[in-house]
Amino acid sequence: MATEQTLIIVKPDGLIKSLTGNILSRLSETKLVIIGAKLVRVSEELAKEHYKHLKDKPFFDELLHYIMGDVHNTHRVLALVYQGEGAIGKVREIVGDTNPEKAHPVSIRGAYGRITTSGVFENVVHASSSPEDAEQEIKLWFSPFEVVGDIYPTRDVVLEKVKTKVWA
Ligand code: DAT
Ligand code: MG
Repeated sequence: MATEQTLIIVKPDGLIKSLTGNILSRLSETKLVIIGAKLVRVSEELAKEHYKHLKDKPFFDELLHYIMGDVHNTHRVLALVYQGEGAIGKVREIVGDTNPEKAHPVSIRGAYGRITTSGVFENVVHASSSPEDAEQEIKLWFSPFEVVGDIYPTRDVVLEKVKTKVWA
């Protein structure tokens, strides 16, 4: 089996339900290694790019509000990169079906997900579903410095006059 990377996101419902520890414990069953982890305040731009494959779906706007944290009033998600043999499939197995009602009851989504009255799947976690998606998603959510190891090719650029913040 090939070494793969996969993006996991603990979504706002996972955070407010205090499921982070539980989810990380479940994922540790895979014996994969974590090579990136950070809290992210999801912008509309990031949300739209991450879910661009669903832009024509009737639930798209609600999906954006959900991942941005507007629905749960907690404007952060936990983004993680896991690496190891067959990482994508191993994580998807533990995460379960997209629809929490169809997901195996022992899976993370089966145990903790719900469908809202307006039909949005609040399914607690995101997990990449193919090597192509994983690469696109990891490059979207993480910079090369934020992952441990050289997982994809990089190039050097010289930035001039870049405004940033440092502690005062
Ligand atoms: P997954 O997250 O399992 O990769 P996806 O990429 O097709 O599934 O969809 C992304 C998210 O969009 C999914 O986690 C929940 C929401 N979603 C997908 N299909 C849906 C549907 N038919 N009704 C409501 N929400 C849906
Ligand atoms: Mg997907």
